Amino acid sequence: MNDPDIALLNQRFGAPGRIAFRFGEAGLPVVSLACKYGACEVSLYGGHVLGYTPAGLGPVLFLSKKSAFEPGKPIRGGIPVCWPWFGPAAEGSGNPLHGFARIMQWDLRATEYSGEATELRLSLADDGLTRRMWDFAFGLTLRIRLEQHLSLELVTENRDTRPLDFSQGFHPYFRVSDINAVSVHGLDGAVYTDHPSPEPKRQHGALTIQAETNRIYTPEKNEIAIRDAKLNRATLVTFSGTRNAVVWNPWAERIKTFGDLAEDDYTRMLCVEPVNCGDTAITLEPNERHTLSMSIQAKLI
Ligand code: TA6
Repeated sequence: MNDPDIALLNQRFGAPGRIAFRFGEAGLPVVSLACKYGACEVSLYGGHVLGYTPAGLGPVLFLSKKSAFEPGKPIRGGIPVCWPWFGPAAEGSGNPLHGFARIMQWDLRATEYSGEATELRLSLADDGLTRRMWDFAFGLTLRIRLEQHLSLELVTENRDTRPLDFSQGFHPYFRVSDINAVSVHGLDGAVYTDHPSPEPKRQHGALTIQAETNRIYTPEKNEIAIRDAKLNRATLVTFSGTRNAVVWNPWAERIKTFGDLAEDDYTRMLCVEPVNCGDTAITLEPNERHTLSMSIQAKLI
């Protein structure tokens, strides 16, 4: 959908008080979802959740004030969708880091609401542009559902005649009061690799972040909690469709290499990302599907 007609979107897919479309930053189309449990905002550019605020709990996601909102560039913060590769593209390809899904305009398929929930469904399929970066026929759908928690479901369908190899991830930036007041639970005993070293290590106890951290964990349960002692809040991230989760914070030095983050933003953000990469990357035979799901629920502690 190029240059969507906001009035038409509101007419066809909007619902007073629950689903509203508008032009957001730099004219990119954004939809606000609301239900009795909270609110969230989604950019159709990138199929990107920009913000999530459960009622009475404050914003759960970090969105950089310096983010580019510019076609061709990813939005910094919120929940980027990394697909059909997680991490660097094939060497020499010149393709973007973390795939192209987060820099594409997604199509709006449907909206729905009930007494309990508000939902949005987006889709992406191959076209001339995606074919130049990745020459496969695919169907991708993203379901974003707001209820007592926020859940995202990404379904990949192989519409090609060849097997489809891909990696992927939800890359949420969680907003924290102060990284020094944060501990990450659910990783005790889990094996991880610490980028760039391939050596497996084992987590003992809760994780606190005291330096640049870029680890791929294989936790026993697909449930990770971020506890924020200053906000008295815990954010539970549960996921399915993979066994791996990345924990990332660039810390004080690395963050200076990001033009779209302020130098002290590392104190305000932490990424906990369900990913299929390395051993958990996916191969789909023609007509097969794979679903990656993530749910985010915050509560006071
Ligand atoms: O998931 C962690 C990571 O892959 C880091 O290596 C870091 O570069 C980060 O994502 C951000 O990537 P981006 O492409 O959004 O700059």
